[in-house]
Amino acid sequence: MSTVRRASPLMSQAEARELGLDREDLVRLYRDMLATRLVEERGNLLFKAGKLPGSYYTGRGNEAASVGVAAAMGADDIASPLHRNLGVHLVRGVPPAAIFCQFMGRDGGATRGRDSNLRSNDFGPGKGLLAGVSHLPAMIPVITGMALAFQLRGEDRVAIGWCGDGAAARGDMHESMNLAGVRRLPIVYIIDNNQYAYSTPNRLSFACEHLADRGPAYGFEGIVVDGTDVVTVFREAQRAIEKAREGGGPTIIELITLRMEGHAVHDDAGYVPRELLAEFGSKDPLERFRSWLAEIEDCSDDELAALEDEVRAWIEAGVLEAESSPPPDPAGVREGVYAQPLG
Ligand SMILES: Cc1ncc(C[n+]2csc(CCOP(=O)(O)OP(=O)(O)O)c2C)c(N)n1
Repeated sequence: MSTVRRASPLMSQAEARELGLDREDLVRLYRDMLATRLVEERGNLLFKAGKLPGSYYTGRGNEAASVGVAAAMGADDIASPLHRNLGVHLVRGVPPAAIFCQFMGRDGGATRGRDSNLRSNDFGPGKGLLAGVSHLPAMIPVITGMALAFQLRGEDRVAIGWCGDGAAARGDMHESMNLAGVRRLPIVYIIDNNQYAYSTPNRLSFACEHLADRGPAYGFEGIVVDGTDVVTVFREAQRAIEKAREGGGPTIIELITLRMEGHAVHDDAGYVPRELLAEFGSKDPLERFRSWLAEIEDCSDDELAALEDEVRAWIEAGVLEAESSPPPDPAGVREGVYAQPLG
């Protein structure tokens, strides 16, 4: 029997204003989700044209789960996003040019050609993004350790760690949440429940009703949120982050989405039932929010079309910049791979 709260949807303009979201902030949320989707679509075309080495992962359907949470972070907070969370990078100020450089394995990319996807989040200082190693969920103990460091140093900062539904079953996730609960660490765990861990469906992954039920099991709050609804995601993330900042301890937020494409480009996701795809297709995060903006903020089609043109131009400029970035110099192959000895 589940003990967690199910977040109710955010309905009105007045409620948005209470959260500190004015019209410009709301349009910005839409812009960041749109940019997320369009960067990923452009990356797919580049992959098909043979311009991206390795494999290629997208988070179609998960845009609100990335953007809504990242937009609620404070400037000095730190996040460990995953392969479905491109939107977190965009919200934290990583431009498309840097992302395409990374995707294309160019010298200007975050790993300077050593890896070609979003496994590395190290896009420079000031972004508050922890460099990723693996999704399963290698970064969760690290981000939990960062929350412990913030607490020990008396810093006013919060750590936000993303984890997939499949990865949530691993021991390192359980151990981290246990420590976070015992020490009441300033951390928010985001479980991006897109219902499939590669081809494994939820029903073969866990037997509790919600993954958020694990919060109360470890002594802290769990919330289940419709992860296709960006303003509700924002509200719950903001609440949990500020609670953590004020010493109220951890929260686990389970965002219900559906991975709308295969695990990566090689996978056609034929194992996902069509009815489920149709259900989530009808509540596409971008389309939903577009209708919301039209209804609540009177955003016209022309205004949103102009915004889309601007975002597309920004992305194309990013592709051109990445294409002109040189490949890494083979002579420097060992650079940045091993830590330099201290002293
Ligand atoms: C340690 C480790 N084992 C296996 C993999 C391969 N792998 C990457 S993502 C993934 C599935 C993850 O599922 P989930 O946590 O639900 O996240 P999703 O991909 O569905 O967003 C697997 C098996 C990996 N990257 N690292």
